[in-house]
Formats: sequence, C-alpha cells, structure tokens
Amino acid sequence: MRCSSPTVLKIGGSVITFKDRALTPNLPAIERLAREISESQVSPLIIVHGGGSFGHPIAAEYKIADGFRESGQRVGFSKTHNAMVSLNSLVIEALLNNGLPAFSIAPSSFIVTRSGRIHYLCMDVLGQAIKLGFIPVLYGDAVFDYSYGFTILSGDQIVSRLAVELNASRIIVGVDVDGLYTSDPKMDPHAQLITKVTVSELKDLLSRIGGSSFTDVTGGMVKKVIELMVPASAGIEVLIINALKPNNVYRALKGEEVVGTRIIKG
Ligand code: IP8
Repeated sequence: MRCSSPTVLKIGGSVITFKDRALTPNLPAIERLAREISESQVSPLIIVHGGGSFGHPIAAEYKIADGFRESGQRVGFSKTHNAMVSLNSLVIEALLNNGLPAFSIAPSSFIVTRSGRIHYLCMDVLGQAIKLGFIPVLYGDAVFDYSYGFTILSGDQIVSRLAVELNASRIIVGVDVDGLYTSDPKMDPHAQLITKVTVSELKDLLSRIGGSSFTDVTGGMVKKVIELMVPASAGIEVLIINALKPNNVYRALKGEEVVGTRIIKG
C-alpha cells in the first residue's frame, strides 16, 4: 500500500521480548514481524517499539521514571538507554535482512520532556529520513526532562505525538492480546472484545470504571489508550491488534480485516 501520509506502527515490548525473562528477545517474533512488514510494502512507515524485558527492569531498578535524585542513577539511566539500543539493533537487523531501509533514531537524541511529557521535539532528522524513503525505527527511551532531570518516555507517547506531528494516516498498535476488552480477559470469562469505539465512548468507559477493571494485561493498556485518544481525536484512526498472531500485522498494514479494536474520532 502506498499513501502520502505515513503509517505509524507500534510494536509492544510484550511482543518482541519475553517479559518474564530479563533481556530476552523473542527473536522468532522479531523475524516474523520484519517479514510481514517487508511483504506489506507499506510506505511511508515509522516504527516505534516498546521496552519489554530490556528497558523496564533496569529502569525500575534505578527508579529512572521518578527522575534524577542521586548520582548512582546516572549509570542506570545509561544502562536503560543502552538496553533499548540493544533491543533496537535486533529489530533493525531483522528489518535490514528483509531488505527494508530501517534507520535507528534514538528518541533521547531529539526529544526532551517536561514533567514526563514531550516538550522539545526536533523533527528535522526524522522528516528528512522519511522524505528519503527510510523507515525510522524508534523506541521507548530514557530521556532528559526539564523538570525531573530525566525520566522514561513511553513508546506510546512517542507514537501519539509523532502521528499528530506528521499527520499520519493511521496508527497500528501491536500488543499481546486481541485488543481492548470490557474487563480483563485473563480474569473474567465474560470479558468482551471492544471492536470499535469512539473517543467519547472511551472517555465515558474510562470514567465509569476508573481504569481499574479495564484490561491492563499488557501492563499498561489504560495508559496506552489515554495516549492514543489524542491522535484519534485528531482524526487519525487507531487500530489495536494482537501482533503475536502471525499475519495480523501484515493484514493490518495492507488494510485488510483483522480482529482488534478500532478507536475513531467522535
Ligand atoms: O515499553 C518504555 O517504553 P514502553 C521503554 O513503550 C523503557 O512503555 C526504556 C522502559
């Protein structure tokens, strides 16, 4: 599929790593996804991936998300970033092996947050890369923050902001469940998949249930949805799918029918 405004693809850390095993990549999933992305021939495309068992355990150990409090955290900040660079290089390598011009761009090198939210953002490198037909591959990162010193910037916040900045045509979010459920499908046998939802319906749902019973099985579905409501409100269609199921990402990229949750404006 060729379209002028880019597609933004988020790949969850729960898809490309084994979350219960530190620093363990899910190489078969990374290779399969690289193949699916290559076969879809979607362009322009931006990929953002999560941290999974690479970024999160180190960030938690050194309390990086809480900000800079003591000098010992510096090594932790760098280690968190470095773990993400390692995971990113596996993703890049798989994409390159499939003939795709993937190019790694570190969010910490062009973004500074303030109180955890993206504040300074230099789009020049990314814009130039897209213009020249590259596939920028970014990731949730340890970033500098004007208020906290440093913090953790999620891939979801990056996805949402870039999609708006670049006037993306759509956002596809690959996670380890089929989409958004009315409650946790792993706890509640009556949980139902929400296949289509408007932003106002989502807001209503979140305020009614307070996020508590809303499925949080990927470790952050509520936060994810809150981030994604911003581009969805701007008219960018958001599709959440299960990227652990073969061909789902391929089908979604091709615009074919896939089981999942569609978040639309309204
Ligand atoms: O997995 C956070 O990104 P996420 C990455 O998208 C780090 O929330 C560095 C923990």
